[in-house]
Amino acid sequence: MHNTPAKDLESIARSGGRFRRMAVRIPTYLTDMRENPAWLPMFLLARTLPFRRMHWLATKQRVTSVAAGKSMFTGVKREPVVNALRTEGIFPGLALPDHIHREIAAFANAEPCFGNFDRRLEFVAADHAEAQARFCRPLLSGHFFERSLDCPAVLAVQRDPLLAEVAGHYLGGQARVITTRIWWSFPTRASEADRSLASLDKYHFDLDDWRMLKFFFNLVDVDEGTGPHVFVKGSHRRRLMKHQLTLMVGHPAEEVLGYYGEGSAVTLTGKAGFGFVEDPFGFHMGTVPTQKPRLMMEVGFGVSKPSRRRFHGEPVLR
Ligand SMILES: O=C(O)CCC(=O)C(=O)O
Repeated sequence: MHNTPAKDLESIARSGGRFRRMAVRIPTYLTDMRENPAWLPMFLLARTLPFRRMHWLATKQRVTSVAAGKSMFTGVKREPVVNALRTEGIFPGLALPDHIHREIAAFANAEPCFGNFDRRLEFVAADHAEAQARFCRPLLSGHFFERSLDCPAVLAVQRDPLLAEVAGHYLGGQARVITTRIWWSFPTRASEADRSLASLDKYHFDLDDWRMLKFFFNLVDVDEGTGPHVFVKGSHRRRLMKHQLTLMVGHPAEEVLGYYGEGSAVTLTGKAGFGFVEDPFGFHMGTVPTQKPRLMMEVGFGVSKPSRRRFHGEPVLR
């Protein structure tokens, strides 16, 4: 018998945590594979830079039409947004008109949401504390799933011509909307599994499609205590070999920041309505709110047929 050095114990515990995080996603992965067999090669290969490059060269399409209509993002031009996405992986200069973010927030305050991605845990955000007591568990997130589309202001953002134009020029002419969701993140003592399902507190990259773009909007004022989103600039273009040749999409902060530099992490705090667009192949995460709930909206674009399940962020359709 020998004593395992403390450092080894620490790395075993850490990899146990990593496998647990991956294990909670296995039902989701199996659903994706059943719905679309082309998902598996994408999931295995799109994490490597050479295969991403090959896919881009083989499939890229020119943008042939101009998105019609007037954008709600007055003064924002497509070109600087696309240039920032190419170099940094993020453009943090979007703002929703006041009436739009207020309408979405009013909707999300009035409509019941589903806690921890579970349709049995239905509650209104104002009743969060009471709902935790009623369901006898911490409720970390509250998703609206398909109900998001009942809000006309959500549809107006999703259909805005600037979003389509940016997506087309960054992802190629076949870019299309693949996600639209609004959701709450609540301050609570969440389990590792719940944090993992909600993509919180761990740097990760998204692998829902070969190429993706996500527009995010804070719908309440977000400061350090409201669980801001964090993105690592430049991480969409450069990747350690060990982060390409692993099934894990989540990696420890010290590994990620050790490679890209502490200064490359941007924390996306801002007033209600503040928005940003990022290439989610770059490392990013939401953080768990410590003081106030965060309400967020996402419109995601990809280059393949949208998955029914992922459209509103639901892990497995029941
Ligand atoms: O909640 C957040 O800010 C992050 C969401 C996220 O990580 C994702 O959509 O991949």
